[in-house]
Amino acid sequence: MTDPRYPIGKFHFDGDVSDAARAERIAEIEAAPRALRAALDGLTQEQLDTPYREGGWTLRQVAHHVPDSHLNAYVRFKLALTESTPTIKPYDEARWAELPDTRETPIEVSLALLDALHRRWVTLLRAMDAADFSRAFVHPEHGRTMSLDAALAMYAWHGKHHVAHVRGARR
Ligand code: NI
Repeated sequence: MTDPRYPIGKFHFDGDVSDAARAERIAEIEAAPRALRAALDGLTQEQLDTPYREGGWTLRQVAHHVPDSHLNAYVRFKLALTESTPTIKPYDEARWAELPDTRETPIEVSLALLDALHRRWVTLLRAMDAADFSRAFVHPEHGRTMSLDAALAMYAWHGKHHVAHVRGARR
């Protein structure tokens, strides 16, 4: 049985930094807003307030979490592109998911936010060359340096990961 928290498996960076691998990851990031919207389409308010698994986030929290996470990701990319291996600011995603905007904002607002955000992010990603993707940031919680190649792969995974939560809950 697969772990219900990780329906597509945990993130693992395969180290492939070919142009083809990058293009595929960028295409996945481009497709993520539409995929999340399709997965949530037609759900009732009651269904949105149902956890995707026992003890997990509700589908509503998942819908708001994805733009919360990807806003941070977008900022991390821009910091790494404009500063020398900056240390980024972690955020407490569990507490963010408990703030009133997550409870009270219609999910459509977050889906529109994700659409707009990914349009800018993908425009940036498509303009990046190999040297840009080798730039990196430091995550202070693990003290580890992460390249933008690895971050690109992680966020491509992250979108699919949460879409899989919603799809799984629908079944
Ligand atoms: Ni997440």
